[in-house]
Order: sequence, then structure tokens, then C-alpha cells
Amino acid sequence: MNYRHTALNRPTATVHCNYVPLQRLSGYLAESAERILAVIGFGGKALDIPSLPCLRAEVATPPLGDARLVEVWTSSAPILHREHGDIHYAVNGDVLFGSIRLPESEETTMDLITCAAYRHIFDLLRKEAYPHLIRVWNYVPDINNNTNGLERYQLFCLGRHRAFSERNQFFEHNLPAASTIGVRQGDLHIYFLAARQTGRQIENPRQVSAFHYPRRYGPRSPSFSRAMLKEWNDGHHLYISGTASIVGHESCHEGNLDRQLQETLYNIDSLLGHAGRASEIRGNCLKNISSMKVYIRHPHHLGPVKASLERHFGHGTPTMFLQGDICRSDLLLEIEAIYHAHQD
Ligand code: 3EB
Repeated sequence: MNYRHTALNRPTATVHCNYVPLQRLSGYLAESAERILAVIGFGGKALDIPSLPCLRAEVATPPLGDARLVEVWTSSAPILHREHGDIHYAVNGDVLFGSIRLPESEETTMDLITCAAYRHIFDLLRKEAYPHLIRVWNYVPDINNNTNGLERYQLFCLGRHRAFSERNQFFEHNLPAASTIGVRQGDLHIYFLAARQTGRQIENPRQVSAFHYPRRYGPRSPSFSRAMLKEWNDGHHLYISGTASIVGHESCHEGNLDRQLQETLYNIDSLLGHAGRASEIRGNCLKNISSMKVYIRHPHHLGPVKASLERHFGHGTPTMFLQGDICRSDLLLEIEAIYHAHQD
């Protein structure tokens, strides 16, 4: 099968992220009318299912609470599954979904393997002609540890910045939404969604853009946008980056879980308002949250965080709670989300 570029500007497919209970996965995959791009499990052992006919990846962040959810990315168009070097990926003419995992060694420190991973990704996107990175998830082992005076997150940012900047000197206007979370086992793992056609980078008026963070946070700034707005054939989807209790560029409410959560929710509200105004979405209606992932540093914080979020969003929102280390050691939690705009 060969995918041809369409003459129309509009993508012909849509892409959805679904959280499916592990025990229902086989049935879901068998019945799904949409095609499966990828299945992502969390915390090990989740994908003890014989030979899934699609891209599968296992993220090291352990699930919190009783729910065992897997993340299933679906699309409306037929999919091809491929491998290129270390990257496993799926394509369907509008979208490329990929996953790469790279080990460290004595010779390859975190900045070098991060740079290598992003170079592989950019090479693949160029080769396959899906040049626009929309959304990236980075899982970094021991993210808050120091080596030679730099935090491993800072080394990660150094390598990522190098790969972005050597590819495009104007990269700060075309940055994907991202989450970068610390894991306590395994290798550097990155999975990502890229597209033939570009999305729109959205920044948050309450926060200094991460790519403009002052130098005290590290020798190179973090290369991500606060959100990406992407049009699929069923309307606009807003991919919100991992969002934490940061106002301006400073972490707020050190040690105070509830205040950090409230500040995070203000940040998300502010971003939604801004994205609605900045885009020409009819009805200005980015109110439909479709899923949310909550990374919590200390597992015993699950109870109060869950209760507050249910008060804020109600019970219906598909939510995944995961243990993850936030990239600043003074932050206790981080939330990422996907919103859909309903078009009338
Ligand atoms: C922040 O706003 C919190 O380096 O890719 C959130 C999302 C954070 C993505 C990244 C970092 C990243 O700076 C941390």
C-alpha cells in the first residue's frame, strides 16, 4: 500500500487516545471499528497479551490505585506497522506514531543519548514525510539525580535542544507539546505523534515559555510548547503538555500538595482560554476534556489528588494516575490532558 499526499489541506483521518481497562483490551481490539496505531502499557507486565497486531510500548511509570488501564491510540484510516533502526512506528497517511528506547552506557551520557534519540526521530520523520512533531512523551531514568554538577533533566534538555536546533534554527516556533517524567527503572523511552500537516503551538500567558526559561534552570532551555492545537477531520484537538505548579518560571507552593494542584488547574484553565482565543475555532468551544494523565511523585498523595480532581472535573473524565518523578524536585505533581473542540 502506498499513501499519496492528498490535494486537500484537510487531514482525511482522525486520531484518538483511549484509556481501556486491561481486562477489556482483547475485546476492545477485536471490536474496535477504528484502527489501532499503538497500545501503551504502564508499570510493567501490563501487556501480557499474546502478539498484539500493532505497535506496543511499555512505560515504566507504575499505575496508582486499582485501575489497570492501557492507552490505545486509534485512527480512522488503515495503518502500516514498521521498524527503522531503534524506532517502532505506525503510519496511515496523516499520522506517524512511534516509540524509541535507548540505553545509556559509560560512553553515552544522558545528553548524548537524548540527542541521538531525537536525531533518529527527526531522520525518520523526514524520510517518511511526516515532518511535524505534534506530541512527545519522554521518560527519563532517575531524572532528579545529579551527574557532574548537572541534573539529569538538565542533561536531557541539553541533548534535546541540540537535536532541535541543528535541524531548524527557528525551532522555537514549531515545538511539540510534551511531558518529561522521571522513572525509577529502565532506559530513556520516548514515544511520539507526528503528522503530515502542522499543528499550532500554544503558549500559556501565566507561564514563561519553557524555551525562554532563564539560565538558572539549566544550560539549555526545555524544548517544548505548552500545548499543540491540531486539526483532524473531526475537528480540533488540543494536546496539553505536562502542566505543573509553575507561575512565570518559578515553582510555587513547595511542599503544599493541594495548592500545587489548584495552581496547576489554574494553569490549564488559562491555557484553554488562551487556545480558544488564539485559534479560530467556531463557538470557541474547547471545553470537552477527553482524557487526562496525572503524574504523582509520592504514591500516598493519590487519595487527596483524586478527590480534588473529581470535585473539579466530575467523575466522567477518563483519567490515568501514575507514579512519576516531576523534573523539578520541588514539584509534587503534573497533569497532561487532551481536549476536543466540538464544532456546531
Ligand atoms: C514545566 O512546566 C514543568 O521538558 O518536556 C512539563 C512538560 C515539564 C514538559 C519537558 C517539562 C517538560 O517546566 C516540567
